[in-house]
Amino acid sequence: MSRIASVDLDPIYDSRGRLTVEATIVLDSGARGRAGAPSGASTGAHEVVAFPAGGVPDALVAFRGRLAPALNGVEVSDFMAVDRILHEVDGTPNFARIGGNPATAVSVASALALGEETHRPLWKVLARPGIDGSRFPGIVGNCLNGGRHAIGGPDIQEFIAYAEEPRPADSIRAAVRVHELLGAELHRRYPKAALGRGDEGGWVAAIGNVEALELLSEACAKARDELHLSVHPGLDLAASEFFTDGRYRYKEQTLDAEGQETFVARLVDRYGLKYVEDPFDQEAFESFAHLTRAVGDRTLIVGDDLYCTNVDRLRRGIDHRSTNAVLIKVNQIGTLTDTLAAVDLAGANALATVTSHRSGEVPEGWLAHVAVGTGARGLKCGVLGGERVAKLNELLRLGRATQP
Ligand code: 2PG
Ligand code: MG
Repeated sequence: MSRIASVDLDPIYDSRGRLTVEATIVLDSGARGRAGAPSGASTGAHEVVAFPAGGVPDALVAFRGRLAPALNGVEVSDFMAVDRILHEVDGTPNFARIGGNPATAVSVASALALGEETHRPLWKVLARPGIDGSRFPGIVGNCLNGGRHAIGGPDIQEFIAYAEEPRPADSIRAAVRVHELLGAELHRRYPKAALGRGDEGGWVAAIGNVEALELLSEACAKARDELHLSVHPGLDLAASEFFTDGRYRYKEQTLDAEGQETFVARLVDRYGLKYVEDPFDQEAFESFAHLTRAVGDRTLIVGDDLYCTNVDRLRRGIDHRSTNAVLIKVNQIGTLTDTLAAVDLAGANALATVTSHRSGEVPEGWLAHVAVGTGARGLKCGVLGGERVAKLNELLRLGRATQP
């Protein structure tokens, strides 16, 4: 098995125009892997830090001084060996010294190099037991942006089309159609208003939360009638972002925890939501549990900032029965090994996983492989924008490879 002949870390731009990094690993066989790391805006308090205190320049110094020397010559018979070194060299619980984004880029690049060396696509390198590449995730496609991903939009961060079909081509078609129908309806309703797009390619309009949800659910119904495909509305409230002093503070209303539980449960039934992410603050394990008890039989309740892809947080959620699903983001935890630990823990406790992009993305498709290899219920990667479409197109390719 080959050893690392060279490893590089270089600055690149993400889709918001901010600097991030990509890693390139070449093995002595000549096999190579390159991967860039994305960046979030509504980051959870318990995520690993993306970069050391001085940002990308400090990350490059730490990489050249400490990490690269430790990685050179390492045998890459499995990517976990590389991930172990990332932890050893960093020595902190949250990648404060080398940065979670450099760690993510190196981890994924090493798995890609290993794949090339062994003639396996990335999903096969990562495949959990029983995964044969014939099952595909649904699409969690952000159609209208608010919160921190938009200027002048609703408080709720994401208005989502959740398309769940066995064939990626069908799920993607349905989500894209909802995005299109929603844009057309916004333009019809407000013909004189400018209609922009937010950080994740969803529309941005100066409308309230409930109106946005009404329009989204109408667009989903239209798309269902037209295409005869399963596509339903969903939300990522990213509620930690508007939770202050014990209250959920929307532009239109302020709610305490109980009020928020009632409000979200009503939205689930009124609009037929099938996907509800982060409806409460990131510490509110109990509120999550109440909502899951109330409506968890008819919708996914997904923990993102609640868990941060961290097995200790996830164990707490399992003990509380907080959610029936968990969002999986590689750079929230920093390595593929840690990501797979969260996936395995979720699987052992019958929680669905949804593999997710970040709001600041790189135009690469490796995330689709993570979703397929881990048997994810959903791939959350937006609908429009080159950095989102890169993942959808990769999923299409994987679908073509194993489905007629
Ligand atoms: C989220 C993500 C991705 P960010 O909250 O789920 O949609 O946003 O990357 O800004 O954390
Ligand atoms: Mg989220």
